[in-house]
Amino acid sequence: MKLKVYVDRMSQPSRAILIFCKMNGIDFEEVQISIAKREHRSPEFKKMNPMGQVPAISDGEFTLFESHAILIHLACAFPGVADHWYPADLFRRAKINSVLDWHHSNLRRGAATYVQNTVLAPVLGIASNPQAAVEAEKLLSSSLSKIESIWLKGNGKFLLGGFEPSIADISLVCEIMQLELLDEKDRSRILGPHKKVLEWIENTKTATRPHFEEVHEVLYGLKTKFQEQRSTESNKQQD
Ligand SMILES: N[C@@H](CCC(=O)N[C@@H](CS)C(=O)NCC(=O)O)C(=O)O
Repeated sequence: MKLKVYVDRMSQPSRAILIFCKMNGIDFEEVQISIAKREHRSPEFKKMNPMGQVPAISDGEFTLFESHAILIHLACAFPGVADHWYPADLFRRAKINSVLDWHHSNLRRGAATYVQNTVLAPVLGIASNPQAAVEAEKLLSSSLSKIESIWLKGNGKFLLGGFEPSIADISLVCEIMQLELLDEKDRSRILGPHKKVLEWIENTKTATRPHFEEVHEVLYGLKTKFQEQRSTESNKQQD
C-alpha cells in the first residue's frame, strides 16, 4: 500500500509535509483536499482526520493527523531519511520537539491569525477583526525575535545551530511563507527587522530546492493575484 498524503497546498503544514516527502524520495500519492470546496469537512475525509483539517496521512490501515506528528513519523518510519531531519540522538531530538511544540502556540498563532484578519478575511468571506490583527502582529514579531535570539544564535545556517535542516526548519519556514500574501509594506514592517530570519528562510529554500519553490507555486500565484487587485484598487482611487 502506498502512503497517501492529504493536503491543500494553500495550507502551511501541508506544504511542509510535501517538501519533506519530496526531499527524502518517499514514494507517496498526493491527495488534494480543497479547503475552499470544504472537502476537509466531508465524512470521508473525517475518517482520516476526525478534526476535519489538513494535512493527514494514511498508510494502509494506519492514519495520522497533526503535521509535526506526521513529520516525526515519516522521518522514523521511512528508511533513507537522512539523520539531520530528525536526529537519532535523543537530546537533539528533544530540542527539535521543543521548537515544534512552541511553534503551534506562538509563531503559527501569530502568523495565521494576522494573515487571516488582514488579507484573507475578504477572500474567505469572513469579517476581519482589526484588534485580533494587532494582537497577532505583536505575537508574530515577538516570535520572530525569539527565533533569532534563541534558535538562530551562533553561526549555524539552521535552527539549533544546525548546518543542515531539520523538520523544524521546514515547518517554521513554511509558516512564515504565508506572509508573502501581505502588502509589501506590511511584510517589510514585520520581517524587515529580522535579518537572521530572512537569511534562514533563504538557507532553507536553497537546501530544499527545487521542491520548496514548486510546492509554493500555488501561494505565489495567489500573491500575484492579490498584488494585481491592490494595484487595480489604487489606480481606481487615483482616477
Ligand atoms: N495543528 C495542525 C493544524 C492544521 C490546520 O490548521 N490546518 C488548516 C489548514 S493550514 C485547516 O485544515 N483549516 C481548515 C479548518 O480548520 O476548517 C497541524 O499542524 O497539522
